[in-house]
Amino acid sequence: MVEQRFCKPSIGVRFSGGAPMHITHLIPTYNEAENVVLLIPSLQKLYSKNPKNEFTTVFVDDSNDNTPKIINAFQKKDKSIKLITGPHRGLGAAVIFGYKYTLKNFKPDIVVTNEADFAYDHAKIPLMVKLIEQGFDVVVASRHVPGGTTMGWTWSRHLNHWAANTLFADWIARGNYVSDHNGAFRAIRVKGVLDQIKWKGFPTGFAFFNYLLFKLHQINPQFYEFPTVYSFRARGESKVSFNLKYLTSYLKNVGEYIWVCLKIRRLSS
Ligand SMILES: Nc1nc2c(ncn2[C@@H]2O[C@H](COP(=O)(O)OP(=O)(O)OP(=O)(O)O)[C@@H](O)[C@H]2O)c(=O)[nH]1
Ligand SMILES: [Mg+2]
Repeated sequence: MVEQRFCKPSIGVRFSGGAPMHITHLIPTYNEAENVVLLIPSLQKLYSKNPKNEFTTVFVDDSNDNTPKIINAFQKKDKSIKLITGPHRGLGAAVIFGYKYTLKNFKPDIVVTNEADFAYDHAKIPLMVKLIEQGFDVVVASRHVPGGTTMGWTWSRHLNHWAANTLFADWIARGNYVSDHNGAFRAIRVKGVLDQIKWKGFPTGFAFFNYLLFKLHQINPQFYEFPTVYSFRARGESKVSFNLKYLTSYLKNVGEYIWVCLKIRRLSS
């Protein structure tokens, strides 16, 4: 049973009638060799079970480990796997680049963003596509609707997330259109929704995901949140959440996040 929240009555005009959709699955990667080697076969299996729709997986990779080598080996055998490499640009900047590249080159109907570390259950993608077929525009995996939760987090990670999601995004920025502002796992309709977004002035760190929801909210889409269990990564290291190794970029991202929430509050008052 899917938990439904924040959905306005469906206006019905965008129901696809079950026509095949082209879905691009956009995954930013930074040193995720241990994950992508398992993730790609798992995605291939999932897509093969959903033959009606066409899937393209686009990896936006900034790694300096074996990640691009592994993805490239899959790409050579499977045309639905695409690798875009670049310098280390930060999570938000990588996703922005991926959205622009994907919209221009693949002309998808839906773009699904995700993480490479199995934090989210990608088996939920067919459900997300179905919800868009039913008329929703922005489908968000949420840790904060009944049935949604996190697993394996330390108390400091919980505190960090509470400050970002509840204190800043809910209370300070007054973002009442969704309950989970910072997750990467989302499906967004392209026509009339994602193709309306102007990327200039977007944050380049993890504040990107919160700001994108705000910009989407301004064009008044139909949001849908479904519960998700967010698992702590079993392989590889955290790059975006607190990690002493990446302290400088973490502090920069936190500063940018606070600034973005204040900006959203100012723009929406
Ligand atoms: N291309 C690119 N991808 C990035 C960058 N930083 C993080 N990523 C990827 O973005 C996703 C989210 O980053 P994570 O390190 O998992 O961040 P997190 O989920 O907050 O932290 P954990 O829960 O500890 O994993 C992962 O797939 C990363 O590999 C970056 O600078 N460039
Ligand atoms: Mg992660």
